[in-house]
Amino acid sequence: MKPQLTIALSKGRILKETLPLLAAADIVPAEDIFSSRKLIFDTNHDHIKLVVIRATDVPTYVEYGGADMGVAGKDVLMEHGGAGLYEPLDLEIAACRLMVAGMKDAAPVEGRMKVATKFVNLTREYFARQGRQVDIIKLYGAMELAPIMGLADRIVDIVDTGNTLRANGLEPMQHIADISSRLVVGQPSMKMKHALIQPILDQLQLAIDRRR
Ligand code: PRT
Ligand code: MG
Repeated sequence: MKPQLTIALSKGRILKETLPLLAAADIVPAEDIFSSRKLIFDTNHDHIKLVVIRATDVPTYVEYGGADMGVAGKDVLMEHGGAGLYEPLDLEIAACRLMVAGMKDAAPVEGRMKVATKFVNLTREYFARQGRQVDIIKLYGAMELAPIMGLADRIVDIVDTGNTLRANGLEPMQHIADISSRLVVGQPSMKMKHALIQPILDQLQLAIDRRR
């Protein structure tokens, strides 16, 4: 019997852009993922399964071998840290930027600055590299609200069009990183299932090149 391969997909906005790439690599779910409440999906290959989970859980599943490979935003991967993961492909989907933002025309902050974000680790690393003292306030959503309510001086968040910031009286201030979704592979899986994984990587790379 062929070894089994499990691919962890981020539900939410990445999923819609991931499925056409997988289809180009001839991996197609056996039923419609969007209209199902299932978490595990069979595919057109007996040995390949898809699991659809929260974006932030994808690197955890792949790191601990709960899935062999996965798709997640670079923001999520930076926050998780790279231990145990290979990142062989930039899928060039769900593109956005990771930015520091604050109230429009806000004065520079003297001394310690309060920064609200869900990306606690990468925010700490970013400001440490700048030699800047910050207090980080962990939030789980609606970061834009924090400066308005006086909870924080700045936020670190994902920006795409900038409409969300503008609609709330904020503006982008510093660019931390360009973000897109990446394919990650667990290090033991890459070694033990290489014959299964490499052709998928090759076909995904072709599909990415064709889109350019
Ligand atoms: O929703 P949940 O808490 O389960 O997880 P999630 O919010 O991480 O998932 P999801 O599906 O919202 O986003 C998954 C991934 O999509 C992120 O990790 C990014 O890599 C990528 N991505 C691309 C984005 C955006 N574009 C984006 N615009 N993620 C979030 N946004 C949000 C942003 O947080 C802000 O609230 O959209 C708003 C900004 O958009 P603009 O266009 O107004 O600037
Ligand atoms: Mg979301």
